Amino acid sequence: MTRLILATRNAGKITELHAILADAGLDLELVGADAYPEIPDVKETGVTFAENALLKAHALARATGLPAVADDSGLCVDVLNGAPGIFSARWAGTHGDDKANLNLLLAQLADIDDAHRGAHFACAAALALPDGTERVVEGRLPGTLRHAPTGTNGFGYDPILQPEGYEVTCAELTPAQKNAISHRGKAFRALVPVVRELLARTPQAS
Ligand code: ITT
Repeated sequence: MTRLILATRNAGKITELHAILADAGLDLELVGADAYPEIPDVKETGVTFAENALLKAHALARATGLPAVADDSGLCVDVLNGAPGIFSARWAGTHGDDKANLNLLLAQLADIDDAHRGAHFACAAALALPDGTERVVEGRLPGTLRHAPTGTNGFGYDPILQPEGYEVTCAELTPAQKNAISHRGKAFRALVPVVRELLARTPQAS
């Protein structure tokens, strides 16, 4: 069976991609980057989600000799010209401090009224093969930003993003409900035909 590496240590992402690949009938063994602890995390030096996803996928494919998938994602706020964007995970200074990031963003938008609080989550998902072949696809979840956090599910900016057509925030959706409409779900699903095509063309060792 072909082994596909997902460039993340986030178990939630592995489960999500696993479910999407299984639904699509792809017979793959999906493993996280944790299976290769000797390979260091790559620096995200790109200036777009796509560049960062490709950087991570290529680094892992080169290091393991196996096909690799990576994603990069964030929140893009209209009135901030797309920020925090690629800086979403460290908007308040410390990587992964979700609470500080969310509170800083709310403070920055305090005077902005509902008509101008449009935003979207964006995700780029990349596939790289050891021979350097690459593909990248993107997904978005549009919505508006609340003035205060609501809900306890999810992570990051979920408690303040109300998806278009919903009366609740992402943090009030179940994981399955969120995956069905999310930027990451869309990007991963868009990657399925790409994985199918490239792996059929270039059989990999398992
Ligand atoms: P990796 O280890 O896989 O790189 P990460 O935690 O750095 O994961 P991402 O690159 O997926 O996270 O996302 C960057 C930030 O964007 C993340 O820390 C959140 O602040 C925000 N974000 C991305 N997707 C989100 C989502 O579905 N819900 C809420 N916030 C999200």
